[in-house]
Amino acid sequence: MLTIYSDSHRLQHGRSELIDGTLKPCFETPSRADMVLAAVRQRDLGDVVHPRRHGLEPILRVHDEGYVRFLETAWQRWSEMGRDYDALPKMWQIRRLREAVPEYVEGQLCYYSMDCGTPITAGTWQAATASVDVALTGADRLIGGERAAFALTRPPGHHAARDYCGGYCFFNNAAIAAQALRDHGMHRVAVLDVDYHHGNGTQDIFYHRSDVLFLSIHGDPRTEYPFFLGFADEKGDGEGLGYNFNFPLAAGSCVSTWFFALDCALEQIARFGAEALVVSLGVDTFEGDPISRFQLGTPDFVTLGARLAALKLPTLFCLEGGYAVGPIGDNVVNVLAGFEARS
Ligand code: OKP
Ligand code: ZN
Repeated sequence: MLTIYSDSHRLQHGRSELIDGTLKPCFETPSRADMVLAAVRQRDLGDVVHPRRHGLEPILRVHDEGYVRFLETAWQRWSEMGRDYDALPKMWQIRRLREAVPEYVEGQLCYYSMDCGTPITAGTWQAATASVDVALTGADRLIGGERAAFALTRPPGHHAARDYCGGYCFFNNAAIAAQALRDHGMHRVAVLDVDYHHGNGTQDIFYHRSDVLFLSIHGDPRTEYPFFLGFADEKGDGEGLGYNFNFPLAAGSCVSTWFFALDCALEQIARFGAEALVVSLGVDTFEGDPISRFQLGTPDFVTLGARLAALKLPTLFCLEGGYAVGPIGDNVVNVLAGFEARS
Protein backbone atom coordinates (compact mmCIF):
# COMPACT_ATOMS: atom_id res chain seq x y z
CA MET A 1 0.00 0.00 0.00
CA LEU A 2 1.18 3.49 -0.82
CA THR A 3 1.98 5.86 2.07
CA ILE A 4 1.80 9.64 1.74
CA TYR A 5 4.02 11.49 4.20
CA SER A 6 5.40 14.99 4.74
CA ASP A 7 8.19 16.07 7.08
CA SER A 8 6.26 19.28 7.72
CA HIS A 9 4.37 17.48 10.50
CA ARG A 10 7.41 18.25 12.65
CA LEU A 11 6.46 21.94 12.63
CA GLN A 12 3.60 21.12 14.99
CA HIS A 13 5.31 20.57 18.30
CA GLY A 14 3.36 21.86 21.27
CA ARG A 15 5.26 22.42 24.45
CA SER A 16 2.93 21.17 27.13
CA GLU A 17 -0.53 19.96 28.02
CA LEU A 18 -2.47 20.24 31.26
CA ILE A 19 -2.75 16.68 32.61
CA ASP A 20 -3.85 15.74 36.11
CA GLY A 21 -3.35 19.26 37.38
CA THR A 22 0.14 19.82 36.01
CA LEU A 23 1.75 20.78 32.73
CA LYS A 24 3.22 17.72 31.08
CA PRO A 25 4.83 17.28 27.64
CA CYS A 26 2.16 16.98 24.93
CA PHE A 27 1.01 13.43 24.15
CA GLU A 28 0.58 14.35 20.52
CA THR A 29 4.25 14.52 19.44
CA PRO A 30 6.31 14.44 16.23
CA SER A 31 7.80 11.12 17.38
CA ARG A 32 4.40 9.50 16.77
CA ALA A 33 4.64 10.07 13.03
CA ASP A 34 8.34 9.16 13.01
CA MET A 35 7.52 5.81 14.58
CA VAL A 36 4.73 5.10 12.12
CA LEU A 37 6.93 5.99 9.16
CA ALA A 38 9.73 3.80 10.51
CA ALA A 39 7.35 0.84 10.75
CA VAL A 40 6.02 1.46 7.23
CA ARG A 41 9.58 1.25 5.93
CA GLN A 42 10.74 -1.58 8.14
CA ARG A 43 7.82 -3.76 7.18
CA ASP A 44 7.96 -2.88 3.50
CA LEU A 45 4.37 -1.73 3.29
CA GLY A 46 5.09 -0.04 -0.04
CA ASP A 47 6.31 3.24 -1.50
CA VAL A 48 6.35 6.45 0.50
CA VAL A 49 5.61 9.61 -1.48
CA HIS A 50 5.40 13.32 -0.70
CA PRO A 51 2.07 15.09 -0.91
CA ARG A 52 1.09 17.44 -3.73
CA ARG A 53 -0.08 20.92 -2.70
CA HIS A 54 -3.81 21.46 -3.09
CA GLY A 55 -4.24 24.99 -1.76
CA LEU A 56 -7.09 26.26 0.38
CA GLU A 57 -10.02 25.51 -1.90
CA PRO A 58 -10.63 21.93 -0.72
CA ILE A 59 -10.25 23.06 2.90
CA LEU A 60 -12.89 25.74 2.41
CA ARG A 61 -15.30 23.09 1.12
CA VAL A 62 -15.71 21.89 4.71
CA HIS A 63 -14.30 24.60 6.99
CA ASP A 64 -15.59 28.08 7.78
CA GLU A 65 -13.67 30.88 6.09
CA GLY A 66 -13.35 32.98 9.27
CA TYR A 67 -11.90 29.97 11.08
CA VAL A 68 -9.41 29.25 8.29
CA ARG A 69 -8.26 32.90 8.22
CA PHE A 70 -7.92 32.83 12.00
CA LEU A 71 -5.61 29.79 11.86
CA GLU A 72 -3.62 31.37 9.05
CA THR A 73 -2.91 34.56 11.02
CA ALA A 74 -3.13 33.40 14.64
CA TRP A 75 0.54 32.84 15.43
CA GLN A 76 1.63 36.06 13.75
CA ARG A 77 -0.94 38.09 15.66
CA TRP A 78 -0.26 36.25 18.91
CA SER A 79 3.53 36.67 18.75
CA GLU A 80 3.25 40.32 17.71
CA MET A 81 2.00 40.94 21.22
CA GLY A 82 5.39 39.80 22.51
CA ARG A 83 4.35 36.24 23.33
CA ASP A 84 6.83 33.48 22.57
CA TYR A 85 4.83 30.59 24.00
CA ASP A 86 2.09 28.33 22.59
CA ALA A 87 -1.28 29.96 22.02
CA LEU A 88 -3.88 28.24 24.20
CA PRO A 89 -7.33 29.49 25.16
CA LYS A 90 -8.22 30.07 28.77
CA MET A 91 -11.90 30.78 28.37
CA TRP A 92 -14.85 29.68 26.22
CA GLN A 93 -17.95 31.30 24.87
CA ILE A 94 -20.24 29.31 27.12
CA ARG A 95 -23.98 29.92 27.71
CA ARG A 96 -25.43 33.46 27.60
CA LEU A 97 -22.20 35.14 26.58
CA ARG A 98 -21.95 37.18 23.43
CA GLU A 99 -21.94 35.09 20.26
CA ALA A 100 -20.16 37.57 18.01
CA VAL A 101 -16.64 36.66 16.88
CA PRO A 102 -14.18 38.70 19.00
CA GLU A 103 -11.81 41.05 17.18
CA TYR A 104 -8.71 40.52 19.29
CA VAL A 105 -6.56 37.45 18.68
CA GLU A 106 -6.89 36.09 22.21
CA GLY A 107 -10.68 36.35 22.05
CA GLN A 108 -10.67 34.63 18.67
CA LEU A 109 -8.48 31.85 20.05
CA CYS A 110 -11.12 31.22 22.71
CA TYR A 111 -13.92 31.45 20.15
CA TYR A 112 -12.38 29.01 17.67
CA SER A 113 -11.11 26.37 20.17
CA MET A 114 -12.94 23.49 21.80
CA ASP A 115 -10.35 22.81 24.51
CA CYS A 116 -7.05 24.01 25.96
CA GLY A 117 -5.04 21.06 24.67
CA THR A 118 -4.58 22.14 21.08
CA PRO A 119 -1.64 24.54 20.99
CA ILE A 120 -1.16 26.94 18.09
CA THR A 121 2.56 27.39 17.49
CA ALA A 122 4.79 29.10 14.92
CA GLY A 123 4.57 26.04 12.66
CA THR A 124 0.95 25.01 13.16
CA TRP A 125 -0.41 26.48 9.94
CA GLN A 126 2.28 24.87 7.81
CA ALA A 127 1.99 21.51 9.54
CA ALA A 128 -1.82 21.47 9.44
CA THR A 129 -2.04 22.46 5.77
CA ALA A 130 0.61 19.86 4.88
CA SER A 131 -1.40 17.23 6.75
CA VAL A 132 -4.43 18.12 4.62
CA ASP A 133 -2.29 17.81 1.49
CA VAL A 134 -1.24 14.35 2.64
CA ALA A 135 -4.90 13.29 2.92
CA LEU A 136 -5.85 14.91 -0.39
CA THR A 137 -2.95 13.25 -2.20
CA GLY A 138 -4.28 9.95 -0.87
CA ALA A 139 -7.76 10.84 -2.13
CA ASP A 140 -6.24 11.60 -5.56
CA ARG A 141 -4.89 8.06 -5.68
CA LEU A 142 -8.32 6.60 -5.01
CA ILE A 143 -9.83 8.84 -7.68
CA GLY A 144 -7.11 7.53 -10.01
CA GLY A 145 -8.34 4.00 -9.40
CA GLU A 146 -6.08 2.73 -6.64
CA ARG A 147 -7.62 0.33 -4.14
CA ALA A 148 -6.16 1.91 -1.02
CA ALA A 149 -3.73 4.48 0.33
CA PHE A 150 -2.37 5.44 3.72
CA ALA A 151 -2.26 9.15 4.51
CA LEU A 152 0.17 9.56 7.40
CA THR A 153 -1.63 12.65 8.63
CA ARG A 154 -0.19 14.59 11.55
CA PRO A 155 -1.55 16.73 13.14
CA PRO A 156 -4.69 14.58 13.27
CA GLY A 157 -8.08 15.91 12.20
CA HIS A 158 -11.23 14.23 13.50
CA HIS A 159 -11.99 16.63 16.37
CA ALA A 160 -11.76 19.68 14.08
CA ALA A 161 -15.25 20.81 13.10
CA ARG A 162 -16.42 23.35 10.54
CA ASP A 163 -15.32 26.27 12.69
CA TYR A 164 -13.26 25.09 15.63
CA CYS A 165 -10.09 23.22 16.54
CA GLY A 166 -9.66 20.84 19.46
CA GLY A 167 -8.26 17.49 20.55
CA TYR A 168 -4.89 18.17 18.84
CA CYS A 169 -6.75 18.74 15.54
CA PHE A 170 -6.91 21.86 13.31
CA PHE A 171 -8.20 20.77 9.92
CA ASN A 172 -10.33 17.69 9.49
CA ASN A 173 -8.13 15.73 7.10
CA ALA A 174 -10.55 12.81 6.71
CA ALA A 175 -13.56 15.06 6.10
CA ILE A 176 -11.69 17.18 3.56
CA ALA A 177 -10.60 14.01 1.76
CA ALA A 178 -14.15 12.60 1.84
CA GLN A 179 -15.46 15.86 0.35
CA ALA A 180 -12.77 15.72 -2.34
CA LEU A 181 -13.90 12.18 -3.23
CA ARG A 182 -17.47 13.48 -3.53
CA ASP A 183 -16.32 16.39 -5.68
CA HIS A 184 -14.56 14.00 -8.01
CA GLY A 185 -17.57 11.90 -8.82
CA MET A 186 -17.89 9.37 -6.02
CA HIS A 187 -21.56 9.55 -5.11
CA ARG A 188 -21.63 8.03 -1.66
CA VAL A 189 -18.70 8.11 0.71
CA ALA A 190 -18.53 6.52 4.16
CA VAL A 191 -16.24 7.80 6.91
CA LEU A 192 -15.57 5.23 9.63
CA ASP A 193 -13.84 6.53 12.74
CA VAL A 194 -12.15 3.84 14.86
CA ASP A 195 -10.18 6.20 17.10
CA TYR A 196 -10.87 5.82 20.84
CA HIS A 197 -12.39 9.29 20.92
CA HIS A 198 -15.59 10.29 19.15
CA GLY A 199 -14.99 12.09 15.85
CA ASN A 200 -17.07 15.10 16.81
CA GLY A 201 -15.57 17.26 14.07
CA THR A 202 -16.41 14.85 11.27
CA GLN A 203 -19.90 14.33 12.66
CA ASP A 204 -20.40 18.10 12.79
CA ILE A 205 -19.32 18.54 9.18
CA PHE A 206 -21.59 15.88 7.69
CA TYR A 207 -24.50 15.83 10.16
CA HIS A 208 -27.04 17.32 7.74
CA ARG A 209 -25.96 15.32 4.71
CA SER A 210 -27.02 12.01 3.24
CA ASP A 211 -24.16 11.70 0.72
CA VAL A 212 -21.52 11.11 3.39
CA LEU A 213 -22.23 8.45 5.99
CA PHE A 214 -20.42 8.93 9.29
CA LEU A 215 -19.86 6.15 11.82
CA SER A 216 -17.77 6.23 14.99
CA ILE A 217 -16.84 3.58 17.56
CA HIS A 218 -15.50 5.21 20.71
CA GLY A 219 -15.34 5.51 24.47
CA ASP A 220 -18.71 6.54 25.88
CA PRO A 221 -18.81 10.35 26.11
CA ARG A 222 -20.59 10.05 29.45
CA THR A 223 -17.10 9.48 30.86
CA GLU A 224 -14.72 10.10 27.95
CA TYR A 225 -13.52 13.08 25.92
CA PRO A 226 -15.13 14.93 24.08
CA PHE A 227 -18.06 14.60 26.56
CA PHE A 228 -20.50 16.78 24.59
CA LEU A 229 -20.97 14.64 21.47
CA GLY A 230 -20.87 11.00 20.40
CA PHE A 231 -24.05 9.61 22.00
CA ALA A 232 -26.00 6.82 20.32
CA ASP A 233 -29.11 8.96 19.79
CA GLU A 234 -27.27 11.34 17.42
CA LYS A 235 -28.56 9.97 14.13
CA GLY A 236 -28.23 12.96 11.79
CA ASP A 237 -30.56 15.85 11.04
CA GLY A 238 -32.77 16.91 8.11
CA GLU A 239 -31.48 15.29 4.92
CA GLY A 240 -28.82 13.65 7.05
CA LEU A 241 -31.22 11.80 9.35
CA GLY A 242 -30.22 8.14 9.34
CA TYR A 243 -26.71 8.85 8.05
CA ASN A 244 -24.88 9.21 11.35
CA PHE A 245 -24.08 6.25 13.60
CA ASN A 246 -22.40 6.39 16.97
CA PHE A 247 -21.28 3.28 18.83
CA PRO A 248 -20.29 4.50 22.30
CA LEU A 249 -18.75 1.73 24.40
CA ALA A 250 -18.05 1.87 28.11
CA ALA A 251 -14.47 2.70 29.00
CA GLY A 252 -12.72 -0.60 29.64
CA SER A 253 -14.84 -2.55 27.11
CA CYS A 254 -13.29 -5.80 25.95
CA VAL A 255 -12.02 -6.69 22.50
CA SER A 256 -15.05 -8.78 21.50
CA THR A 257 -17.41 -5.93 22.38
CA TRP A 258 -15.35 -3.62 20.19
CA PHE A 259 -15.41 -6.03 17.23
CA PHE A 260 -19.15 -6.53 17.61
CA ALA A 261 -19.60 -2.76 17.23
CA LEU A 262 -17.29 -2.85 14.21
CA ASP A 263 -19.47 -5.51 12.57
CA CYS A 264 -22.56 -3.33 13.12
CA ALA A 265 -20.77 -0.38 11.54
CA LEU A 266 -19.58 -2.41 8.55
CA GLU A 267 -23.09 -3.68 7.97
CA GLN A 268 -24.35 -0.07 7.77
CA ILE A 269 -21.60 0.87 5.32
CA ALA A 270 -22.55 -2.02 3.06
CA ARG A 271 -26.26 -1.10 3.27
CA PHE A 272 -25.49 2.51 2.43
CA GLY A 273 -23.89 1.45 -0.85
CA ALA A 274 -20.70 3.42 -0.31
CA GLU A 275 -18.46 3.89 -3.34
CA ALA A 276 -15.45 4.75 -1.18
CA LEU A 277 -14.40 4.47 2.45
CA VAL A 278 -12.32 6.88 4.50
CA VAL A 279 -11.02 5.43 7.76
CA SER A 280 -10.13 7.76 10.60
CA LEU A 281 -7.46 5.44 11.93
CA GLY A 282 -6.68 6.07 15.56
CA VAL A 283 -4.90 3.28 17.38
CA ASP A 284 -5.50 4.67 20.86
CA THR A 285 -7.89 1.70 21.26
CA PHE A 286 -4.66 -0.16 22.12
CA GLU A 287 -4.53 -1.71 25.60
CA GLY A 288 -1.33 0.18 26.40
CA ASP A 289 -2.55 3.64 25.40
CA PRO A 290 -1.78 6.20 28.11
CA ILE A 291 -4.94 8.31 27.69
CA SER A 292 -7.55 5.75 26.58
CA ARG A 293 -9.32 2.72 28.00
CA PHE A 294 -10.03 -0.03 25.48
CA GLN A 295 -8.14 -3.30 25.28
CA LEU A 296 -7.11 -4.06 21.71
CA GLY A 297 -3.81 -5.93 21.50
CA THR A 298 -1.28 -5.43 18.70
CA PRO A 299 -2.49 -8.55 16.75
CA ASP A 300 -6.11 -7.33 16.93
CA PHE A 301 -5.19 -4.52 14.54
CA VAL A 302 -4.49 -7.11 11.82
CA THR A 303 -8.04 -8.39 12.30
CA LEU A 304 -9.37 -4.85 12.01
CA GLY A 305 -7.57 -4.35 8.69
CA ALA A 306 -8.88 -7.66 7.34
CA ARG A 307 -12.47 -6.82 8.28
CA LEU A 308 -12.20 -3.45 6.55
CA ALA A 309 -10.86 -5.08 3.41
CA ALA A 310 -13.92 -7.34 3.28
CA LEU A 311 -16.01 -4.30 2.29
CA LYS A 312 -14.16 -4.35 -1.05
CA LEU A 313 -14.16 -0.56 -1.31
CA PRO A 314 -11.53 1.94 -2.39
CA THR A 315 -10.18 2.89 1.04
CA LEU A 316 -8.23 5.85 2.33
CA PHE A 317 -6.68 5.56 5.77
CA CYS A 318 -6.00 8.82 7.63
CA LEU A 319 -3.98 8.67 10.84
CA GLU A 320 -5.69 10.07 13.94
CA GLY A 321 -4.71 9.24 17.54
CA GLY A 322 -2.53 6.66 19.28
CA TYR A 323 -0.24 7.73 22.10
CA ALA A 324 1.65 4.58 23.06
CA VAL A 325 4.58 5.79 20.99
CA GLY A 326 6.67 2.59 21.13
CA PRO A 327 4.01 0.28 19.64
CA ILE A 328 2.20 2.87 17.47
CA GLY A 329 4.06 1.87 14.31
CA ASP A 330 3.26 -1.82 14.62
CA ASN A 331 -0.33 -1.13 15.55
CA VAL A 332 -0.92 1.12 12.52
CA VAL A 333 0.96 -1.05 10.05
CA ASN A 334 -0.86 -4.13 11.33
CA VAL A 335 -4.15 -2.56 10.21
CA LEU A 336 -2.73 -1.74 6.78
CA ALA A 337 -1.03 -5.14 6.38
CA GLY A 338 -4.19 -6.92 7.52
CA PHE A 339 -6.09 -4.98 4.88
CA GLU A 340 -3.57 -5.80 2.15
CA ALA A 341 -3.53 -9.49 2.97
CA ARG A 342 -7.27 -9.65 2.29
CA SER A 343 -7.37 -7.33 -0.73
C1 OKP B 1 -7.33 13.19 20.36
B1 OKP B 1 -7.56 12.00 19.44
C2 OKP B 1 -6.42 12.93 28.87
C3 OKP B 1 -6.74 14.26 28.22
C4 OKP B 1 -7.24 14.06 26.84
C5 OKP B 1 -7.77 15.30 24.79
C6 OKP B 1 -7.77 14.01 24.04
C7 OKP B 1 -7.72 14.24 22.57
C8 OKP B 1 -7.65 12.97 21.78
N1 OKP B 1 -6.25 13.01 30.27
N2 OKP B 1 -7.43 15.27 26.16
O1 OKP B 1 -8.89 11.62 19.28
O2 OKP B 1 -6.78 10.84 19.73
ZN1 ZN C 1 -8.22 9.56 20.08
